[in-house]
Amino acid sequence: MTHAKKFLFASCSIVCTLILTGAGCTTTPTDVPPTAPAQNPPVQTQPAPVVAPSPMPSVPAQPAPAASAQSVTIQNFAFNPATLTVKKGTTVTWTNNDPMPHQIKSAAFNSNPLSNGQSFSFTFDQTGTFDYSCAIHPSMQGVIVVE
Ligand SMILES: [Cu+2]
Repeated sequence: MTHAKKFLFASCSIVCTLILTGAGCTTTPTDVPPTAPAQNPPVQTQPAPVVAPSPMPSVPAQPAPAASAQSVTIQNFAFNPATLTVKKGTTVTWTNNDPMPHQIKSAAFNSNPLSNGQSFSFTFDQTGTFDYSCAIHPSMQGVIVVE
C-alpha cells in the first residue's frame, strides 16, 4: 500500500470506501499468504515390470552321456550272464531272483546280502575286468568287463 493510498484512506474514509469498493481500488487490506504449492501426491505406484525378451537362446539340456544300464540276474545259484561286457560309465544292477540271499563280493564293489527281489547297483567308471563272486556261495562266479 502506497503512502498516497494510506493518506487517502486516512483522510477520506468515505471516498476511500468508495474507491475500495470500486473498480479502481483493488488493494486488499491484508496480505493473502501465497497459496501453498500443491504437494505432489507421493508416488507409490511402482512401474509395471518390463519383461524384456530373454536375449539368451534356450539351451537344450545337455544330453546325458551315453552311459547305459545293464542287468545281471541272480538265479539258481548263478549270475546270468556270468560274463557281461559294458561301456565305461555303465551302471550294472544285480537282482536276486533266488529265494535265498546272495551277496556280491569283489575287489571293487560289494553289496549287502540281497534277499529275494532285492537289487544292488554299481557304476563302472574305470575300464578293466572285474571278477566277482557271491560272498555266501563262493562257487558263484561272475565277470564284468568294462571297455
Ligand atoms: Cu549266493
